[in-house]
Amino acid sequence: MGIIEKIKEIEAEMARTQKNKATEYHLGQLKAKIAKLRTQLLEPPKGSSGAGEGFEVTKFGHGRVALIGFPSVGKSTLLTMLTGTHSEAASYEFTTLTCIPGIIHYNDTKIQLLDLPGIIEGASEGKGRGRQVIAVAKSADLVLMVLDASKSEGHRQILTRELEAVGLRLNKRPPQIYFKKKKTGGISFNSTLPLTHVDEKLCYQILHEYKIHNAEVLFREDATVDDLIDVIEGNRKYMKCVYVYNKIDVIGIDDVDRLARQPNSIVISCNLKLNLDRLLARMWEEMGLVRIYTKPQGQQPDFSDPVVLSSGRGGCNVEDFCNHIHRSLVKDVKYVLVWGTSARHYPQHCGLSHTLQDEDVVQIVKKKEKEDGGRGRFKSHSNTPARISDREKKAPLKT
Ligand SMILES: Nc1nc2c(ncn2[C@@H]2O[C@H](COP(=O)(O)OP(=O)(O)OP(=O)(O)O)[C@@H](O)[C@H]2O)c(=O)[nH]1
Ligand SMILES: [Mg+2]
Repeated sequence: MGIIEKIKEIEAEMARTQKNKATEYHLGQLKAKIAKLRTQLLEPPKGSSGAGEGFEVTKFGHGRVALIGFPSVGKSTLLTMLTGTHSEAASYEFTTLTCIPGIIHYNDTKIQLLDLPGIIEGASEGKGRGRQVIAVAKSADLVLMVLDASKSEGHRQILTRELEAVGLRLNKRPPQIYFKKKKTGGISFNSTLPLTHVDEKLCYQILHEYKIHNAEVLFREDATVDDLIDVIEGNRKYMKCVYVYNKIDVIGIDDVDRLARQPNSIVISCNLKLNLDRLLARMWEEMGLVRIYTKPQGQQPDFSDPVVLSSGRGGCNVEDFCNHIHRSLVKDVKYVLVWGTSARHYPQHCGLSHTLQDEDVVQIVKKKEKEDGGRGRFKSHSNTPARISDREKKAPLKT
């Protein structure tokens, strides 16, 4: 029996089983079994390198956004509208057969937008080119799930389920469960608050299913069995997703209003160019990009070319900012001067741990200025530290 059949069988058994206190443990065990099988399904088949059949494109720009959706919902039309890169659009299904990248220029940053083939129900099990599409989606910073506003609303759930089946978690944060495998000592189960979904016995059973007999588990929130399985599996990807309802030109205003009020949703029409600017703004906001402008000593900040950091990927404190410019910069930094929303007063003297916010202006003050002329973008001011040049300027006036 293949893995997919095994999953189907267990799902059928779960559907047959009544949900109550007595069957809770059994259901938990079945869930763990399915999770294990799904993980197996994701592993590349033995003997193949796993490469070659996908359609990965090179990363470009400050962030990557993937367009995911059923066929003919208007993904290619949207790419063409937002990026100017032409992607074939037509009224028949599966027009797009590979991954087509385009670039959005927005707020001084470049965002790579990927048009992908349509996926269908069963994509997670390899139907169509579903697996490859989802693999590309996993590499993105944000997923735009494009939906046809005039079609069934069930599509949203079907696609979300497909993505969840391959370990993507949309608009969720990782469960607050501490889990660590040990070599000896049995299983220690603790929680910082009363639990309503999981008890010690259920946790033991799930761990047993994974053949884990020594571990430390600490629940920091009232998490579910699914959360526990996610933590044990450890390969989940937590991603942001915006649900984009396209083609609102063909539905009534009441429906538009209802769709617009769904969580994490936005309504647009590519044909009438409705709400595309809001979509861009929303996309930008969800990506959590932070633009930092550098200010050379004694000069105006350079507002044309920001350093772009991502609050999601890696964080954006002063240290990240310095590392972004040059790996060796951090050890030379004495402090930085910050102007902008993250500063309490202007300019604020900050250390490496200070968290920067979008559109901050930063001036780096180095510990000991070297005579080598500095490196890269700080070349212009690295020879003239603030205090010396100030003193030099003031000196003639005093005497
Ligand atoms: N009425 C209406 N039609 C649209 C809109 N946007 C796109 N379409 C039409 O929908 C059809 C499918 O568009 P595509 O952009 O090819 O859709 P796709 O999602 O890329 O499809 P696949 O590549 O097959 O997955 C085309 O005939 C478009 O003209 C819209 O806002 N309103
Ligand atoms: Mg297309």
